[in-house]
Amino acid sequence: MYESADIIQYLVDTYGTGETPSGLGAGTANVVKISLALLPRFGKGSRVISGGSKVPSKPLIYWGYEASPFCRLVKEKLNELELPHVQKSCARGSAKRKELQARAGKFLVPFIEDPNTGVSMYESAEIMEYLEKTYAA
Ligand SMILES: N[C@@H](CCC(=O)N[C@@H](CS)C(=O)NCC(=O)O)C(=O)O
Repeated sequence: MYESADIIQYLVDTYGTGETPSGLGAGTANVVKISLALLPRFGKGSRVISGGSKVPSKPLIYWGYEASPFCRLVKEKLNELELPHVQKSCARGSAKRKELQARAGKFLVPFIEDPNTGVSMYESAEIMEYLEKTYAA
């Protein structure tokens, strides 16, 4: 389906309580607020990298959540490189935080796992450098 409002409604009906949490609706006010918050990024993540990218055979695994600025940086890079990835969303309160802690020793996001190279790492700046070095054509 298209339309952010319809998608959100579908998700909360199918997987949530049926009630959209306040602040998550796709109304004009939220769209304006998010657009304003993105202004200082000057469109980062909204255009593919010039020169293209190599396509990994397996999707990367990205741990993070949308409200983290460090995660946002990595998401922009994943988008610019058009890298297929599975998102393990782990916002505050998520049980998946314990899963990451057990797997990698501590909870800190962004965290990336690349099954194509065996690399897994924390730290947004290092992740971005790794993605660029490994997948920019
Ligand atoms: N230096 C790290 C900082 C990452 C960081 O502070 N992440 C926060 C989220 S914004 C975090 O995971 N905090 C632990 C928590 O939320 O419990 C990076 O650049 O990736």
